[in-house]
Amino acid sequence: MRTRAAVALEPGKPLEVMEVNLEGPKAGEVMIEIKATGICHTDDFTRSGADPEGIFPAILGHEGAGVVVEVGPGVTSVKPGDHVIPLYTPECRQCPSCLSRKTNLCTAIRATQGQGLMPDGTTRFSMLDGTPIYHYMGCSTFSNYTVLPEIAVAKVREDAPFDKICYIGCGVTTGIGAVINTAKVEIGAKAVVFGLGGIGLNVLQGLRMAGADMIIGVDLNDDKKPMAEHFGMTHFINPKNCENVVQEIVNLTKTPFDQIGGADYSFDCTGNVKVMRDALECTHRGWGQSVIIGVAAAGAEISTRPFQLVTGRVWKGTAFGGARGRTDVPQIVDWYMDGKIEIDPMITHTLTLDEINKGFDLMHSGESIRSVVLY
Ligand code: NAD
Ligand code: AHE
Ligand code: ZN
Repeated sequence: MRTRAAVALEPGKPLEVMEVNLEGPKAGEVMIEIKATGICHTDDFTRSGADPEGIFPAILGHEGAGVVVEVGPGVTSVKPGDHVIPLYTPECRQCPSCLSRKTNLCTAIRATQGQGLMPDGTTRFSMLDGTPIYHYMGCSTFSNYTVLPEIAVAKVREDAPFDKICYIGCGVTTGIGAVINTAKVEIGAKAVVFGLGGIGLNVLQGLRMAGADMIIGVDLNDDKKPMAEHFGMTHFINPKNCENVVQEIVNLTKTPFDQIGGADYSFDCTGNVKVMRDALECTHRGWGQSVIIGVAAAGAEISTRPFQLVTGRVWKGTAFGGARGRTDVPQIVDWYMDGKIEIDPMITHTLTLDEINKGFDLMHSGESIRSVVLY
């Protein structure tokens, strides 16, 4: 069949909206009509050419929601008509990683997914002249129709609005999951969030859910402050207005009893390796934990004095907030429908597929939190 898609033809160039060919689902695969997709900073990271796994031409997008339209032989867990969220972190429930219960990083199809291919080593997308187009993060939600392995779709309730729950496909789950699954933040904690964009705001609402007392937000853009306060931020620091962010956080977290100071938890949601260092070093001696969420460009490396770790700080990372997609995503959709978490205010712009490049411009100018493309 043919479908409309925004194609990344070359690194660093705007996407091009065009008709492409899409083959139907093979064994163990499903075809999905994408109804809505968010634009995450990671899409821009790959589009820009900074992603060591970037491969072109590709159909980007990994934050979608839609309806199953066709299933291949052997598919049992979903059927046509089911509402689903594509998962860039699948959950096969059979690989060593899934069975370990120690990680959400299912390894069943990671190798081919990183090469822009389906598990059988081929691509379902091609240009009208037959040139293959690569999949992206196993999802390619910047196409109106896409094909995914069955293990990479989460079935969700049918009364949930696609234009909001698409964000659970990455940003919401990553931010809240980083707090709950990865850091396991406890009531009364003091936490710092670096970067108050589409991920950072969800870390804030995760911290509020977990019962954190002090929630410090750090961003270079003062305009992020009101929305961050809405999602639970109690203190704001703009590094442009302060000499030493680490010292400022240590001072804010000191008490008469504890003159050492430092955050119990910090989260990097910027992808900047210098910020990652500050995020580690502002945590408390003896027990502070810093979680890296941001994705850094090819060649970037983190550094700190080993003494920071010798003295008890812990440096961690998280992908998809440690969530097991097929199990956890339907529950997060329930949280949204039950009013336990908020999504609507963070979706600041809705666009048509033809306007998708405007979504990247809005991200760069700092005007948007999330732009969502509606098909
Ligand atoms: P975004 O562009 O919406 O937000 C980034 C925010 O960081 C902006 O508000 C920006 O002003 C701020 N910022 C940039 N540089 C800063 C600095 N030096 N100090 C303080 N603030 C700074 O991006 P997003 O969609 O929220 O994504 C954030 C990061 O998380 C990206 O690197 C993205 O690739 C990554 N990400 C990772 C995962 C994962 O599973 N680990 C999932 C989604 C996104
Ligand atoms: N391809 C990049 C890494 C990109 C990355 O870390 N992706 C995150 C999800 S970001 C979602 O917005 C992730 O899931 N990582 C685990 C994995 O297996 O990719 C690179 O540096 O090579
Ligand atoms: Zn993402």
